[in-house]
Amino acid sequence: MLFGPRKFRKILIANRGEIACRIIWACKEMGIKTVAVHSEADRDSLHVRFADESVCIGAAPSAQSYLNIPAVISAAEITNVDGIHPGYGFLAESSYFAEICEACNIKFIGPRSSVIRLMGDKVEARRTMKEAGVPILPGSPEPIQSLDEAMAIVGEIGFPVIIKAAAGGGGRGMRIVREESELEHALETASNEALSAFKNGDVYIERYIERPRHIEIQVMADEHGHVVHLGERDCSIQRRHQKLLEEAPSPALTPELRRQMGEVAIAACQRVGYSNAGTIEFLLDEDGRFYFMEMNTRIQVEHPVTEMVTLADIVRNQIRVAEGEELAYTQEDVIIVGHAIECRINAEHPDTFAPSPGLITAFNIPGGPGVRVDTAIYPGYFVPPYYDSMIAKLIVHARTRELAIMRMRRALESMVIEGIKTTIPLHLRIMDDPQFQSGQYSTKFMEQFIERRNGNGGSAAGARA
Ligand code: MV4
Repeated sequence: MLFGPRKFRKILIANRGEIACRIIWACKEMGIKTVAVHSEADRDSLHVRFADESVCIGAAPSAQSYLNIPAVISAAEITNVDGIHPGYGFLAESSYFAEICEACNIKFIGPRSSVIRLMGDKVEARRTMKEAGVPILPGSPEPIQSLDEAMAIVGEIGFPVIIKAAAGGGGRGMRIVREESELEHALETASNEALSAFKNGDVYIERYIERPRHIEIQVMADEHGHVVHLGERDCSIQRRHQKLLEEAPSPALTPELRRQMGEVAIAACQRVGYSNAGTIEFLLDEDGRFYFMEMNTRIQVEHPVTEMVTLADIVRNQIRVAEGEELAYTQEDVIIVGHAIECRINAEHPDTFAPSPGLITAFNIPGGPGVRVDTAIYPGYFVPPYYDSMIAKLIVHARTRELAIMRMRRALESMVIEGIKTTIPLHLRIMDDPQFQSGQYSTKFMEQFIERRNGNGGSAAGARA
């Protein structure tokens, strides 16, 4: 299997929920057999029902099941699979897991373990991107070793700055610092938070962008050096670093900016010998300048909006390039048509965001033109309390952004989930929000949206906004 084309006969899906189903759907269309792994809490899950085989790999908590590398590898050995698709979350960005797969001669459906490791170190990732000619924010070239060193960096780049964890990503261990008096304390708390969250207390400093948009470029690369980009997604609508809604294309990009960001993303991939699906995250400032933030070396939750506007089947592409096939399309073949929006439907209270696990007593799945629902729930399913609260993704596609918003409203209205609380009412309010409709929003959108709803009568946050 080390040389020549690998054709997959059977793939193990090291995940659960909608993404496990999404991968099984792709395998079925490709004539590839599937193995589901599941925890004791997931015996009645759809991914288990739809896979050709299934193996229970441990108790409900993910540390004992979906994160249990020996259990996953044992399941792969017992069922004699050729490859493992990790989905997102869990082991998807564990360079150690990818390395074990490589050592066991089981194809990890993703980039090489060394590339996952490189991109997992945010300081190394910044250095690599700078070398590749990718714009990065001014900041520290190495982890910060002392307050003096931090002072020297801040002397060069000025306030405000943001302190980030070298092993971080996704917002944990971050501190915004606006004046010198806060710097020492912020460094210490950020480092301590990083140490307890990632077992690595290294932190670095960057210039802080106040009202950025979070724009990410989807890339697809084969193992023969071909890289294409599939345009961008705008992921600025998030709360506490959890994305709520994504759209493609971004209302903020011009064709010229899209071309530039795409070119830069391809250069970044070529520099590291990237293969499989990946995402380069950028911050876009109010003057239209963009800067590398981090690279995600996995399939992402929001990949369907890209699939809708490009007609690419990203999961199928992942499997084909992992077989050693060349990419079946070039950059010229990628055409972006229309506009797609994804709403993440979470089992949460729409106002407090408090988790709402429990029995689903009724479920109506919206349909009709331009509507896609990726989910693993069904009437009678019990949403367990152990995992992420996302239970469905509602994706719409239409000719224009305005039409996509109207389509999303009507799809949300016919998406009925009874028995638990969901974020459907929140998404309906976002669709009706004039600022969302204008397309002129930043990563601060949700904060301001929640404040508008609560009324900003005299609150400190209200006074600042
Ligand atoms: C930033 C930033 C502004 N300037 N970096 C958020 C998640 C992680 N991937 C990095 N993030 C950010 N990095 C610089 N140099 C703004 C964010 C950011 C953010 C920061 C604090 C609070 C909420 C935020 C929401 C989105 C993005």
